[in-house]
Amino acid sequence: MSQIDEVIAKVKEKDKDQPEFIQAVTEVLTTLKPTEEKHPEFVKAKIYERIVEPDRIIQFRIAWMDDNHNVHVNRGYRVQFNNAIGPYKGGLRFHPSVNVGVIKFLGFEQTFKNSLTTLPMGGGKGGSDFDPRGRSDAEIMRFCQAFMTELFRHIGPDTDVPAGDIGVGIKEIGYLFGQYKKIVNEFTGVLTGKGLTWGGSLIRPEATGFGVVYFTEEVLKTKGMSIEGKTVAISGFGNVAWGVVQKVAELGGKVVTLSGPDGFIYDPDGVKGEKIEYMRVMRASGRDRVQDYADKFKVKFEPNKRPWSVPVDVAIPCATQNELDIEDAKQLVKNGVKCVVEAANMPCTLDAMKYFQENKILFGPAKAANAGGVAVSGLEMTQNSMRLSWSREEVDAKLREIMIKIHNTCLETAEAYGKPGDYVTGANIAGFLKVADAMLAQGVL
Ligand code: NDP
Ligand code: 2IT
Repeated sequence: MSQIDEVIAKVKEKDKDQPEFIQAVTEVLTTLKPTEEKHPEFVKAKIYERIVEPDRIIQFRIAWMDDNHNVHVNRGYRVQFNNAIGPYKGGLRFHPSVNVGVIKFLGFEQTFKNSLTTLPMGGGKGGSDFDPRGRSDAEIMRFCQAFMTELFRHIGPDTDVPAGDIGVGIKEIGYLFGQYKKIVNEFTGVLTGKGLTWGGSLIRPEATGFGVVYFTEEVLKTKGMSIEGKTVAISGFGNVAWGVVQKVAELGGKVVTLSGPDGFIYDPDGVKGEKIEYMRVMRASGRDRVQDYADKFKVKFEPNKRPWSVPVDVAIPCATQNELDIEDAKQLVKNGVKCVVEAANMPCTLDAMKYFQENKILFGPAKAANAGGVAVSGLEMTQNSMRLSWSREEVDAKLREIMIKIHNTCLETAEAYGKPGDYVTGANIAGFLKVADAMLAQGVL
């Protein structure tokens, strides 16, 4: 039995109550098999076994009081997964579906994603099962303060640098940063995704979505195509979806769907102009539904359905994990989809991803395609250290360059390991090799 098979079996046994983590480990390790033969030194040093075990998992209680003086208790997590190539780096997610297995899968993925960015960042992720939906600003502030009152002792600009993710945007980062600063009495780049007047980077809010579209352009280019004139289905209507919609519209493509927990909207004219701005209004309303878009712009609303039945050239899931399954994949392929790119983390189930690949659909995996967000977070850290700010154009140009590099690295690595055109294998192996080399050099830890 190969060491990789043994490790997968062990994770399935030891972490059997963590399905998302098992899914991520199975996907990554399966594609790493060709590295086992080429690198007996990794096998000897048990790198495969060590890399699936987080450096540490921190879990804590967050007690806070709502506006009616009722006390609530939530769970907080920070998984510091791997710091072989830089300080732990990764977002915080506030969503009722958060548990230790979800944060572990995200931290594991983040380790390889951050390695792909070319920047010196390790992998980490955190969050809470707190549900921000329907909470007042004051409640969110008190929750963030309570969260940071525990988290502050575990993070720092050279130790661990959190950022946003689902349910954590610029507002929450502000409250978290304020509390950190208050406790530690230091103004440092301990969080990214900050506001522009207090250390944030231009383009960070748009970076994940822009990066996804830059990556998609490169993927399409390999087959002589481009975004221009293409119809695109996306899910979600949050931060990442908003960035994707802007860049697709700018490049002459047409995003025709958005989705929320209530269903999806179909807008055959494309989400553009004032409609893009309206996405932010919808999100800020805290109502968490896309039906408002359909009502305002008089387009079709399909309640309780996902957008994958709509015939499109390109599909970009932007909401959450496992939101596109095998049935959705079959429907998309039947309807002639040419390219599927993951903007959310692990949005496609393993069999959906396999189905796309078997049917020769161009497929861009999350850890490569959505790395633009954390890459610009890395650029924010650089600017903070240098105590200066780059212009919009400078950051955007760097982001574009990084996405092109990631794309080419995926293809070159896939080719070198006998899997031409397989972005999943390319991304996993390229991300892994850099971390594995560093772990090997740093000894048995
Ligand atoms: P937002 O909170 O801005 O938006 C998230 C969207 O996904 C909302 O529409 C939300 O609706 C929906 N969603 C979240 N969880 C679920 C769920 N369990 N079931 C159905 N829908 C859900 O988050 P982001 O746009 O920042 O994040 C979207 C995805 O992109 C996530 O997978 C995130 O990990 C990934 N990502 C984000 C980056 C960033 O920089 N922000 C960087 C790279 C990846 P609702 O709240 O009602 O559930
Ligand atoms: O999944 C991700 O890459 C993020 N949520 C962004 C992390 C970051 O540190 O900017």
